[in-house]
Amino acid sequence: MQSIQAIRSRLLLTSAALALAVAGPVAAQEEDLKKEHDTSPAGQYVGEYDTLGQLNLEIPGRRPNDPVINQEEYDIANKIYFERCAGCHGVLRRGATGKALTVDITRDLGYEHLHSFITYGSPAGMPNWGTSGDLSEEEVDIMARYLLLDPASPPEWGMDKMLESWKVVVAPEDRPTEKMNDIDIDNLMSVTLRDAGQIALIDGTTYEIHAILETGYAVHISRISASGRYLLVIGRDGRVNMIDMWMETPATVAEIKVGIEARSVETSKMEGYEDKYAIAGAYWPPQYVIMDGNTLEPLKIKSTRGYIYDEQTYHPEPRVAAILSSHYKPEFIVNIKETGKIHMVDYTDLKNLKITEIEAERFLHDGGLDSTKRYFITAANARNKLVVIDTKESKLVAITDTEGLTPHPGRGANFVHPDHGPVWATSHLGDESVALIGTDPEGHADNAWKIVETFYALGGGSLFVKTHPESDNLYVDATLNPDAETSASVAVFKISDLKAGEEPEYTTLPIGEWAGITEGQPRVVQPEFNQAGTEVWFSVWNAKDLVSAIVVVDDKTLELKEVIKDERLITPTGKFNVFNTRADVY
Ligand code: DHE
Repeated sequence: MQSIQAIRSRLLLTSAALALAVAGPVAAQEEDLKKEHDTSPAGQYVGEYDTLGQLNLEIPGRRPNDPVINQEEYDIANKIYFERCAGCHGVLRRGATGKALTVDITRDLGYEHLHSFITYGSPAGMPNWGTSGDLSEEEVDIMARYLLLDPASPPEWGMDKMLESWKVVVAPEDRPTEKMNDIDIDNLMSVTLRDAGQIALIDGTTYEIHAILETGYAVHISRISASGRYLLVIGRDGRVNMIDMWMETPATVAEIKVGIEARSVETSKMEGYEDKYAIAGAYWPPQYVIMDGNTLEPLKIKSTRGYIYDEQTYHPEPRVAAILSSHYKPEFIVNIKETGKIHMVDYTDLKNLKITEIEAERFLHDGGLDSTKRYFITAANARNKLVVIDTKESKLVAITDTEGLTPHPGRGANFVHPDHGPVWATSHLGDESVALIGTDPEGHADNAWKIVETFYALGGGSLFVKTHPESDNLYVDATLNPDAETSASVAVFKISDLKAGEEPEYTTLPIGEWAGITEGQPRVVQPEFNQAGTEVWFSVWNAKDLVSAIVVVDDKTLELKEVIKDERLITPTGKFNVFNTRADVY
């Protein structure tokens, strides 16, 4: 079985980008930057801070015995560090899932040690950057010297910067008062075109591309407002676009940049607060911001800097990972990765913001709701655990080891197991296992919040699982598996055939082959159902300059239904059906 280290070191992460000074006309810089974003699947699958990597930062205060490094080398080192190292070691080098690299440590280790460590890596998960060819000899040398300097400190991004970037493109009073198009919005798919910094709006019935819209750089995910009218999209550069799907052709009506690196966005869903607020979470600076749901006006910034839940030691950059909206209370559920805390943010009074801070587990990442939408189940992936939160009581319910390596559920998958009752599923990045956790404390109390079943899919490197209330199938991808055929296939388990304690059979769908793409090594990522739950869409994600595709499979027959190919579909990855995403159906 491929260790995560093998997965990491086999996948090349390439990225080309322009220098971006944070000051100056942000939008113009971003446009240039977007054209250059070009990464293959994130080999290390940890934070790639392309945007931070473009900043021109001062060399921090020199000291007499500082190693000599010139600005040009320093810029090269920053780019490499933010894009390849910061995801594990932290932007400020204070450690995250990887060790701290502050100068008290690096100077103790010395240049030679750092140089060989970067070259050869370590079995504990540090990629062999030198011997794998990811970094040249010269780059390894620069990095070893760079680490002997104080860490760079990227700029903050407060209200002044947010207001500078904030644009209301179409004021609420100038927007349509009724839907101006005949698009079946509830069955529309918002498709991430990752390296193009765009999304495609594709009709869930006709497969017609209704619009290709400019968004943030290295765009990441889409979420839908409670009314289903507004689509919110966040770029890794922290740019949020709010798209009005009632317009003749859906278009951006407001945008803002909430930070320099960001990954999550959501809107208020509680009755009486529909479309009232939006929220976005940033990796850098470590913060989340609550905005007006109609205009994206920034209203309240909350820093997540603070103390790690168990050690009670300070962490300077706890990243905001998944954010979900409670269906039970006017609260946002905010995962804070490095401190292992979950904020239940009460949005009824922003001036007197009430936050229930729940001690959970470190390295929280993605997650979703159970089928009742009461429980939030999220992966603390670097600690191989699932954390369960009761959103009705705003309380921790359980922390459960998945018995697998690096759970990565996306929003997970809810279904009724023939023997175990209601369960929620996650697959794993670090091995080929799928874990089912019991989600029915009333009817199946003995199973509740325990791993009731583990079985095996195609291979390690899985990123997403998916099912639908109308489906009898559980789909599991293997996107980052090093084997080309495996990463281009998907495993399908027939739910009604699952038996307690028995290793289930699965059907392998050769999605990549069905796409008919002969160049490159396209990977299949993220199953997403249409609204009715009759079709499953898969992205066939190829390099930016090669043909990608979206493959549609009939959920009943598991046969190929459609291959959507269009030169505008550049590096499609996440797909978000409007109704299923709005109503948390998965
Ligand atoms: Fe994602 C969700 C973070 C790389 C595709 N990704 C998320 C979420 C987080 C996250 C915190 C949950 C958001 C939420 O629910 O509010 N992703 C990160 C990273 O830190 C990481 C590992 C590296 C990085 O620098 O971004 C990363 N993600 C990727 C990819 O390389 C993927 C595969 C392709 C791409 O488009 O970038 C990718 N991430 C996705 C998708 C989702 C996601 C499709 C939403 C899944 C869903 O069904 O909701």
